[in-house]
Amino acid sequence: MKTSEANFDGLIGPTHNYAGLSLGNVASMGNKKQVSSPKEAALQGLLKMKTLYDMGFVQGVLAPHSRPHIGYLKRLGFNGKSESEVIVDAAKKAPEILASLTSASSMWTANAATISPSADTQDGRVHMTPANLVNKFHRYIEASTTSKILKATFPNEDYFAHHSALPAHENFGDEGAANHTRFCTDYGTQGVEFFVYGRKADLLSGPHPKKYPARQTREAAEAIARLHGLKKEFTVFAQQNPEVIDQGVFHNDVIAVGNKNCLFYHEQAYLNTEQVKQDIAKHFAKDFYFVEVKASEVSVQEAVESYLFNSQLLTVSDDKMILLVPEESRTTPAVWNYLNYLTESKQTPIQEVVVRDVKQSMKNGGGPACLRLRIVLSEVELKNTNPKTLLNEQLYNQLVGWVNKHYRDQLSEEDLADPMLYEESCRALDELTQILDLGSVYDFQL
Ligand code: SUG
Repeated sequence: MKTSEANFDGLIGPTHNYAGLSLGNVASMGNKKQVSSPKEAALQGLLKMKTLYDMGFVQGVLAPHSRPHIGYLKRLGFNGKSESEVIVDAAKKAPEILASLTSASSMWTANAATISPSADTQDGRVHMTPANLVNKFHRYIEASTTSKILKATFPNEDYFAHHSALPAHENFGDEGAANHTRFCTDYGTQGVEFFVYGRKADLLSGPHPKKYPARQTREAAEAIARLHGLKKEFTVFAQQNPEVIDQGVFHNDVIAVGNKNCLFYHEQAYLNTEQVKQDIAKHFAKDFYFVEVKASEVSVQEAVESYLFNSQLLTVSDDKMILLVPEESRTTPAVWNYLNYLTESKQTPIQEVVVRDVKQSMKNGGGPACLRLRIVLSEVELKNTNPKTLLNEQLYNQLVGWVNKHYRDQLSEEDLADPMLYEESCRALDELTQILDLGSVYDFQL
Protein backbone atom coordinates (compact mmCIF):
# COMPACT_ATOMS: atom_id res chain seq x y z
CA MET A 1 0.00 0.00 0.00
CA LYS A 2 1.39 3.39 -0.97
CA THR A 3 2.00 5.91 1.78
CA SER A 4 2.85 9.48 0.91
CA GLU A 5 3.60 12.76 2.56
CA ALA A 6 0.87 15.33 2.09
CA ASN A 7 1.33 19.03 2.68
CA PHE A 8 -1.58 20.92 4.19
CA ASP A 9 -1.07 24.62 3.68
CA GLY A 10 -2.81 27.33 5.62
CA LEU A 11 -5.00 29.39 3.33
CA ILE A 12 -3.99 32.96 4.15
CA GLY A 13 -6.86 34.79 5.80
CA PRO A 14 -8.53 38.10 4.84
CA THR A 15 -7.00 40.07 7.74
CA HIS A 16 -3.33 39.39 6.87
CA ASN A 17 -1.41 42.40 8.22
CA TYR A 18 1.87 43.54 9.73
CA ALA A 19 1.37 44.34 13.42
CA GLY A 20 4.86 43.54 14.73
CA LEU A 21 3.53 41.02 17.20
CA SER A 22 6.36 38.51 17.44
CA LEU A 23 9.29 39.39 19.68
CA GLY A 24 12.24 37.32 18.49
CA ASN A 25 11.00 37.10 14.89
CA VAL A 26 13.08 39.77 13.16
CA ALA A 27 10.90 40.07 10.04
CA SER A 28 7.74 40.60 12.10
CA MET A 29 9.47 43.19 14.28
CA GLY A 30 11.09 44.96 11.31
CA ASN A 31 7.96 45.27 9.14
CA LYS A 32 5.61 46.53 11.84
CA LYS A 33 2.93 48.94 10.55
CA GLN A 34 3.68 48.36 6.87
CA VAL A 35 0.71 48.12 4.55
CA SER A 36 -0.09 44.51 3.63
CA SER A 37 -2.00 42.97 0.76
CA PRO A 38 -4.22 40.13 1.96
CA LYS A 39 -5.25 39.37 -1.63
CA GLU A 40 -1.69 39.10 -2.91
CA ALA A 41 -0.70 37.06 0.16
CA ALA A 42 -3.48 34.51 -0.36
CA LEU A 43 -2.79 34.23 -4.09
CA GLN A 44 0.94 33.71 -3.46
CA GLY A 45 0.10 30.94 -1.00
CA LEU A 46 -2.30 29.30 -3.42
CA LEU A 47 0.26 29.40 -6.21
CA LYS A 48 2.78 27.60 -4.01
CA MET A 49 0.16 24.93 -3.28
CA LYS A 50 -0.58 24.62 -7.00
CA THR A 51 3.13 24.22 -7.80
CA LEU A 52 3.29 21.12 -5.60
CA TYR A 53 -0.01 19.75 -6.87
CA ASP A 54 1.26 20.11 -10.44
CA MET A 55 4.41 18.21 -9.47
CA GLY A 56 2.27 15.28 -8.31
CA PHE A 57 2.32 15.83 -4.55
CA VAL A 58 -0.76 15.46 -2.37
CA GLN A 59 -1.67 19.00 -1.38
CA GLY A 60 -4.32 19.94 1.13
CA VAL A 61 -5.83 23.19 2.38
CA LEU A 62 -6.48 24.19 5.98
CA ALA A 63 -9.01 26.97 6.45
CA PRO A 64 -8.04 30.29 8.07
CA HIS A 65 -9.48 31.41 11.41
CA SER A 66 -12.07 34.12 11.88
CA ARG A 67 -10.66 37.48 12.96
CA PRO A 68 -10.91 39.72 14.86
CA HIS A 69 -11.67 37.23 17.61
CA ILE A 70 -14.85 38.69 19.07
CA GLY A 71 -15.02 36.22 21.97
CA TYR A 72 -11.64 37.33 23.34
CA LEU A 73 -12.47 41.01 22.80
CA LYS A 74 -15.52 40.52 25.01
CA ARG A 75 -13.57 38.52 27.59
CA LEU A 76 -11.14 41.43 27.81
CA GLY A 77 -13.93 43.87 28.61
CA PHE A 78 -14.70 45.56 25.30
CA ASN A 79 -18.41 46.26 25.03
CA GLY A 80 -21.12 46.91 22.55
CA LYS A 81 -24.57 45.87 21.42
CA SER A 82 -23.15 44.36 18.24
CA GLU A 83 -19.84 42.88 17.07
CA SER A 84 -19.14 46.13 15.23
CA GLU A 85 -19.52 48.15 18.43
CA VAL A 86 -17.20 45.79 20.30
CA ILE A 87 -14.55 46.28 17.61
CA VAL A 88 -14.95 50.07 17.66
CA ASP A 89 -14.65 50.04 21.49
CA ALA A 90 -11.42 48.01 21.32
CA ALA A 91 -9.99 50.19 18.53
CA LYS A 92 -10.57 53.26 20.71
CA LYS A 93 -9.29 51.88 24.01
CA ALA A 94 -6.59 49.35 23.11
CA PRO A 95 -5.66 49.17 19.41
CA GLU A 96 -2.71 46.89 20.21
CA ILE A 97 -5.05 44.25 21.69
CA LEU A 98 -7.33 44.56 18.68
CA ALA A 99 -4.29 44.04 16.42
CA SER A 100 -3.34 40.85 18.29
CA LEU A 101 -6.87 39.55 17.95
CA THR A 102 -6.96 40.39 14.22
CA SER A 103 -3.78 38.56 13.17
CA ALA A 104 -4.08 36.06 10.32
CA SER A 105 -1.30 34.01 11.94
CA SER A 106 -3.14 30.70 11.58
CA MET A 107 -1.76 30.71 8.01
CA TRP A 108 1.51 29.25 9.37
CA THR A 109 0.23 25.73 9.72
CA ALA A 110 3.68 24.36 10.58
CA ASN A 111 2.65 25.71 13.98
CA ALA A 112 -0.88 24.33 13.89
CA ALA A 113 -0.07 20.92 15.37
CA THR A 114 2.41 18.08 15.74
CA ILE A 115 1.53 15.03 13.67
CA SER A 116 2.81 11.47 14.13
CA PRO A 117 2.11 9.09 11.25
CA SER A 118 0.43 5.76 11.96
CA ALA A 119 3.63 3.79 11.29
CA ASP A 120 5.17 5.33 14.44
CA THR A 121 2.29 5.13 16.91
CA GLN A 122 1.28 2.37 19.30
CA ASP A 123 -2.36 2.15 18.18
CA GLY A 124 -1.62 2.51 14.45
CA ARG A 125 -3.56 5.76 14.07
CA VAL A 126 -2.31 9.15 12.89
CA HIS A 127 -1.95 11.26 16.05
CA MET A 128 -2.48 15.02 16.08
CA THR A 129 -1.93 17.54 18.88
CA PRO A 130 -2.75 21.19 18.19
CA ALA A 131 0.02 23.49 19.42
CA ASN A 132 -0.82 25.67 22.41
CA LEU A 133 1.40 28.53 21.10
CA VAL A 134 1.41 30.11 24.57
CA ASN A 135 4.42 32.30 23.95
CA LYS A 136 2.50 34.81 21.82
CA PHE A 137 -0.98 36.01 22.70
CA HIS A 138 -2.06 36.41 19.06
CA ARG A 139 -1.14 32.76 18.45
CA TYR A 140 -2.30 31.26 21.73
CA ILE A 141 -5.89 31.95 20.62
CA GLU A 142 -5.51 29.59 17.63
CA ALA A 143 -5.60 26.18 19.33
CA SER A 144 -9.35 25.66 19.75
CA THR A 145 -10.28 26.54 16.16
CA THR A 146 -7.28 24.59 14.85
CA SER A 147 -8.64 21.58 16.67
CA LYS A 148 -12.07 21.98 15.04
CA ILE A 149 -10.56 22.43 11.58
CA LEU A 150 -8.32 19.36 11.97
CA LYS A 151 -11.31 17.29 13.08
CA ALA A 152 -13.34 18.51 10.11
CA THR A 153 -10.44 17.69 7.77
CA PHE A 154 -9.63 14.27 9.28
CA PRO A 155 -13.00 13.22 10.69
CA ASN A 156 -12.69 9.46 11.03
CA GLU A 157 -11.44 8.57 14.52
CA ASP A 158 -10.72 4.99 13.41
CA TYR A 159 -7.75 6.47 11.58
CA PHE A 160 -7.05 9.81 13.28
CA ALA A 161 -6.52 10.45 17.00
CA HIS A 162 -7.14 14.07 17.97
CA HIS A 163 -5.60 15.20 21.24
CA SER A 164 -6.25 18.43 23.11
CA ALA A 165 -3.54 21.06 23.10
CA LEU A 166 -1.09 20.80 26.02
CA PRO A 167 -1.89 22.85 29.14
CA ALA A 168 -1.58 26.52 28.25
CA HIS A 169 1.35 27.31 30.48
CA GLU A 170 4.90 28.32 29.55
CA ASN A 171 6.28 25.12 31.08
CA PHE A 172 4.60 23.30 28.20
CA GLY A 173 5.15 25.89 25.48
CA ASP A 174 4.50 24.01 22.23
CA GLU A 175 4.91 25.35 18.68
CA GLY A 176 3.92 22.25 16.77
CA ALA A 177 5.58 20.79 13.70
CA ALA A 178 7.95 23.75 13.30
CA ASN A 179 10.11 22.00 15.90
CA HIS A 180 9.41 18.44 14.81
CA THR A 181 10.91 16.41 11.96
CA ARG A 182 10.44 12.81 10.96
CA PHE A 183 13.13 10.73 9.32
CA CYS A 184 12.46 7.39 7.65
CA THR A 185 13.52 5.08 4.86
CA ASP A 186 10.01 4.85 3.43
CA TYR A 187 7.12 7.03 4.56
CA GLY A 188 5.06 3.96 5.43
CA THR A 189 7.57 2.27 7.76
CA GLN A 190 8.73 3.04 11.31
CA GLY A 191 10.35 6.46 11.42
CA VAL A 192 12.50 8.43 13.83
CA GLU A 193 10.74 11.42 15.33
CA PHE A 194 13.03 14.32 16.09
CA PHE A 195 11.89 16.98 18.56
CA VAL A 196 13.82 20.21 18.99
CA TYR A 197 13.28 22.46 22.01
CA GLY A 198 14.58 25.85 23.05
CA ARG A 199 14.71 25.43 26.80
CA LYS A 200 13.67 23.29 29.72
CA ALA A 201 10.66 24.32 31.81
CA ASP A 202 12.96 25.13 34.71
CA LEU A 203 15.08 27.98 33.41
CA LEU A 204 17.73 27.29 36.03
CA SER A 205 18.32 23.75 34.82
CA GLY A 206 20.12 24.46 31.57
CA PRO A 207 21.18 26.99 28.94
CA HIS A 208 18.57 29.26 27.39
CA PRO A 209 18.56 32.37 25.21
CA LYS A 210 19.12 35.77 26.83
CA LYS A 211 17.56 38.24 24.42
CA TYR A 212 14.60 36.52 22.79
CA PRO A 213 12.20 33.91 24.14
CA ALA A 214 12.61 30.17 23.60
CA ARG A 215 9.10 29.19 22.63
CA GLN A 216 9.30 25.41 22.98
CA THR A 217 10.17 23.42 26.10
CA ARG A 218 11.60 19.94 26.34
CA GLU A 219 8.71 18.99 28.63
CA ALA A 220 6.22 19.88 25.89
CA ALA A 221 8.05 17.72 23.36
CA GLU A 222 8.15 14.80 25.78
CA ALA A 223 4.43 15.14 26.50
CA ILE A 224 3.62 14.99 22.79
CA ALA A 225 5.77 11.86 22.36
CA ARG A 226 3.89 10.22 25.26
CA LEU A 227 0.45 11.25 23.97
CA HIS A 228 1.21 9.96 20.49
CA GLY A 229 2.40 6.60 21.81
CA LEU A 230 5.82 6.87 20.20
CA LYS A 231 8.45 4.24 20.90
CA LYS A 232 11.19 5.63 23.12
CA GLU A 233 13.99 4.15 21.04
CA PHE A 234 12.70 5.90 17.90
CA THR A 235 12.38 9.33 19.49
CA VAL A 236 15.20 11.89 19.60
CA PHE A 237 15.19 15.14 21.59
CA ALA A 238 17.70 17.91 20.95
CA GLN A 239 18.19 21.41 22.24
CA GLN A 240 18.49 24.34 19.88
CA ASN A 241 21.57 26.49 20.23
CA PRO A 242 20.35 29.39 22.43
CA GLU A 243 22.72 31.75 20.63
CA VAL A 244 20.87 31.33 17.34
CA ILE A 245 17.50 31.93 19.01
CA ASP A 246 18.97 35.27 20.06
CA GLN A 247 19.74 35.95 16.38
CA GLY A 248 16.16 35.42 15.25
CA VAL A 249 15.87 31.64 14.95
CA PHE A 250 12.58 31.38 16.82
CA HIS A 251 11.75 27.89 15.52
CA ASN A 252 13.94 24.98 14.45
CA ASP A 253 12.50 25.27 10.93
CA VAL A 254 14.31 28.60 10.53
CA ILE A 255 17.66 26.77 10.74
CA ALA A 256 17.01 23.18 9.56
CA VAL A 257 14.76 21.03 7.41
CA GLY A 258 14.68 17.24 7.19
CA ASN A 259 13.05 14.62 5.03
CA LYS A 260 13.43 10.83 4.82
CA ASN A 261 17.19 10.14 5.15
CA CYS A 262 18.39 13.73 4.95
CA LEU A 263 18.87 16.57 7.42
CA PHE A 264 19.77 19.93 5.90
CA TYR A 265 20.92 22.28 8.67
CA HIS A 266 23.24 25.04 9.74
CA GLU A 267 26.31 24.07 11.74
CA GLN A 268 25.21 26.34 14.60
CA ALA A 269 21.65 25.02 14.83
CA TYR A 270 22.07 22.69 17.82
CA LEU A 271 23.71 22.78 21.20
CA ASN A 272 25.30 19.37 20.70
CA THR A 273 25.47 18.58 16.99
CA GLU A 274 27.57 15.43 17.29
CA GLN A 275 25.07 13.85 19.67
CA VAL A 276 22.18 14.78 17.36
CA LYS A 277 23.93 13.12 14.42
CA GLN A 278 24.68 9.94 16.37
CA ASP A 279 21.15 9.67 17.74
CA ILE A 280 19.66 9.91 14.25
CA ALA A 281 22.26 7.99 12.24
CA LYS A 282 22.12 4.88 14.41
CA HIS A 283 18.67 4.12 13.02
CA PHE A 284 19.80 4.05 9.44
CA ALA A 285 21.57 0.99 8.09
CA LYS A 286 21.94 2.64 4.71
CA ASP A 287 23.23 6.15 4.09
CA PHE A 288 21.92 9.06 6.04
CA TYR A 289 22.82 12.46 4.64
CA PHE A 290 23.75 15.21 7.08
CA VAL A 291 23.98 18.23 4.82
CA GLU A 292 25.66 20.74 7.08
CA VAL A 293 26.00 24.35 5.99
CA LYS A 294 29.03 26.07 7.53
CA ALA A 295 28.89 29.58 8.96
CA SER A 296 31.68 30.44 6.53
CA GLU A 297 29.33 29.55 3.65
CA VAL A 298 26.11 31.10 5.00
CA SER A 299 26.01 33.09 8.25
CA VAL A 300 23.12 32.71 10.69
CA GLN A 301 22.07 36.24 9.77
CA GLU A 302 21.97 35.35 6.06
CA ALA A 303 20.03 32.18 6.88
CA VAL A 304 17.47 34.24 8.82
CA GLU A 305 17.20 36.92 6.12
CA SER A 306 16.91 34.47 3.24
CA TYR A 307 14.99 31.70 5.04
CA LEU A 308 17.18 29.17 3.25
CA PHE A 309 16.25 26.47 5.77
CA ASN A 310 12.58 27.37 5.86
CA SER A 311 12.26 25.52 2.63
CA GLN A 312 10.32 22.42 1.66
CA LEU A 313 12.47 19.35 1.14
CA LEU A 314 10.50 16.97 -1.03
CA THR A 315 11.16 13.53 -2.44
CA VAL A 316 10.57 13.33 -6.18
CA SER A 317 12.11 9.90 -6.80
CA ASP A 318 14.06 7.27 -4.85
CA ASP A 319 17.30 9.18 -4.82
CA LYS A 320 16.24 12.71 -5.67
CA MET A 321 14.84 15.52 -3.53
CA ILE A 322 13.96 19.06 -4.46
CA LEU A 323 14.21 22.09 -2.22
CA LEU A 324 11.47 24.68 -2.59
CA VAL A 325 12.96 27.94 -1.34
CA PRO A 326 11.55 31.46 -1.04
CA GLU A 327 12.54 34.17 -3.52
CA GLU A 328 14.70 35.78 -0.79
CA SER A 329 17.07 32.79 -1.01
CA ARG A 330 17.69 33.58 -4.66
CA THR A 331 18.39 37.23 -3.94
CA THR A 332 20.82 36.62 -1.07
CA PRO A 333 24.15 36.09 -2.89
CA ALA A 334 25.87 33.78 -0.35
CA VAL A 335 22.78 31.59 -0.18
CA TRP A 336 22.26 31.38 -3.94
CA ASN A 337 25.96 30.55 -4.46
CA TYR A 338 25.68 27.83 -1.86
CA LEU A 339 22.55 26.36 -3.47
CA ASN A 340 24.19 26.29 -6.89
CA TYR A 341 27.19 24.53 -5.43
CA LEU A 342 24.96 22.05 -3.57
CA THR A 343 22.90 21.03 -6.57
CA GLU A 344 25.87 20.90 -8.94
CA SER A 345 27.95 18.76 -6.57
CA LYS A 346 25.42 15.89 -6.75
CA GLN A 347 26.86 14.57 -3.46
CA THR A 348 23.53 14.67 -1.62
CA PRO A 349 19.91 13.80 -2.49
CA ILE A 350 19.14 17.55 -2.85
CA GLN A 351 19.46 17.96 -6.60
CA GLU A 352 17.15 20.71 -7.66
CA VAL A 353 15.98 24.03 -6.31
CA VAL A 354 12.55 25.50 -7.03
CA VAL A 355 11.96 29.16 -6.15
CA ARG A 356 8.57 30.58 -5.14
CA ASP A 357 7.54 34.07 -4.12
CA VAL A 358 5.73 34.18 -0.77
CA LYS A 359 6.91 37.69 0.11
CA GLN A 360 3.69 38.75 1.84
CA SER A 361 4.10 35.94 4.36
CA MET A 362 7.90 36.26 4.53
CA LYS A 363 7.55 39.83 5.79
CA ASN A 364 6.00 38.34 8.91
CA GLY A 365 8.72 35.70 9.20
CA GLY A 366 6.78 32.92 7.50
CA GLY A 367 8.47 31.09 4.61
CA PRO A 368 7.37 28.13 2.50
CA ALA A 369 7.91 25.62 5.33
CA CYS A 370 5.93 27.70 7.84
CA LEU A 371 2.95 27.70 5.53
CA ARG A 372 2.59 23.92 5.45
CA LEU A 373 1.81 21.09 7.84
CA ARG A 374 3.23 17.76 6.73
CA ILE A 375 0.95 14.78 7.20
CA VAL A 376 2.10 11.32 6.15
CA LEU A 377 -0.94 9.36 4.99
CA SER A 378 -1.44 5.80 3.84
CA GLU A 379 -3.82 5.17 0.97
CA VAL A 380 -6.70 4.34 3.29
CA GLU A 381 -5.99 7.36 5.52
CA LEU A 382 -5.99 9.58 2.46
CA LYS A 383 -9.35 8.07 1.43
CA ASN A 384 -10.66 8.96 4.89
CA THR A 385 -9.53 12.58 4.59
CA ASN A 386 -12.19 15.17 3.78
CA PRO A 387 -11.88 15.08 -0.04
CA LYS A 388 -13.02 18.68 -0.44
CA THR A 389 -9.86 19.90 1.31
CA LEU A 390 -7.55 18.27 -1.23
CA LEU A 391 -6.29 20.57 -3.93
CA ASN A 392 -6.95 19.91 -7.58
CA GLU A 393 -7.28 22.14 -10.61
CA GLN A 394 -10.93 22.85 -9.87
CA LEU A 395 -10.46 23.68 -6.18
CA TYR A 396 -7.49 25.89 -7.02
CA ASN A 397 -9.57 27.89 -9.50
CA GLN A 398 -12.47 28.06 -7.08
CA LEU A 399 -10.24 29.37 -4.27
CA VAL A 400 -8.57 31.93 -6.52
CA GLY A 401 -12.05 33.17 -7.47
CA TRP A 402 -13.07 33.21 -3.81
CA VAL A 403 -10.01 35.29 -2.82
CA ASN A 404 -10.56 37.74 -5.68
CA LYS A 405 -14.19 38.15 -4.67
CA HIS A 406 -13.72 38.68 -0.93
CA TYR A 407 -10.21 39.94 -0.13
CA ARG A 408 -8.96 43.50 0.10
CA ASP A 409 -6.01 44.65 -1.98
CA GLN A 410 -4.53 46.55 0.93
CA LEU A 411 -4.71 46.62 4.70
CA SER A 412 -3.11 49.31 6.86
CA GLU A 413 -2.91 49.66 10.64
CA GLU A 414 -5.96 51.99 10.65
CA ASP A 415 -8.02 49.51 8.65
CA LEU A 416 -7.95 47.08 11.57
CA ALA A 417 -10.40 49.43 13.34
CA ASP A 418 -12.93 49.07 10.52
CA PRO A 419 -15.78 46.77 11.62
CA MET A 420 -16.58 46.08 7.96
CA LEU A 421 -13.42 43.98 7.80
CA TYR A 422 -14.97 41.54 10.27
CA GLU A 423 -18.22 41.40 8.31
CA GLU A 424 -16.40 40.79 5.04
CA SER A 425 -14.30 38.05 6.66
CA CYS A 426 -17.35 36.29 8.09
CA ARG A 427 -19.03 36.31 4.69
CA ALA A 428 -15.90 34.91 3.05
CA LEU A 429 -15.31 32.23 5.67
CA ASP A 430 -18.92 31.14 5.74
CA GLU A 431 -18.70 30.52 2.00
CA LEU A 432 -15.35 28.75 2.46
CA THR A 433 -16.76 26.24 4.93
CA GLN A 434 -19.16 25.22 2.18
CA ILE A 435 -16.43 24.99 -0.46
CA LEU A 436 -14.28 22.82 1.85
CA ASP A 437 -17.26 20.99 3.37
CA LEU A 438 -16.16 21.75 6.93
CA GLY A 439 -19.50 22.18 8.65
CA SER A 440 -19.56 24.88 11.35
CA VAL A 441 -16.06 25.55 12.68
CA TYR A 442 -16.30 29.27 13.50
CA ASP A 443 -17.89 30.89 16.55
CA PHE A 444 -19.99 33.16 14.33
CA GLN A 445 -21.60 30.07 12.81
CA LEU A 446 -22.80 28.67 16.13
O1 SUG B 1 4.75 32.94 15.04
N1 SUG B 1 4.69 35.54 12.65
C1 SUG B 1 4.73 34.11 12.96
C2 SUG B 1 5.60 33.39 11.96
C3 SUG B 1 5.53 31.90 12.12
C4 SUG B 1 6.54 31.18 11.30
N2 SUG B 1 6.40 29.80 11.48
C5 SUG B 1 7.41 28.90 11.45
N3 SUG B 1 8.64 29.25 11.54
N4 SUG B 1 7.08 27.66 11.38
C6 SUG B 1 5.25 33.87 14.38
O2 SUG B 1 6.16 34.60 14.80
C7 SUG B 1 3.87 37.81 12.92
C8 SUG B 1 2.53 38.51 13.00
C9 SUG B 1 2.66 40.00 13.03
O3 SUG B 1 3.67 40.53 13.48
O4 SUG B 1 1.71 40.68 12.57
C10 SUG B 1 3.79 36.32 13.25
O5 SUG B 1 2.96 35.91 14.02
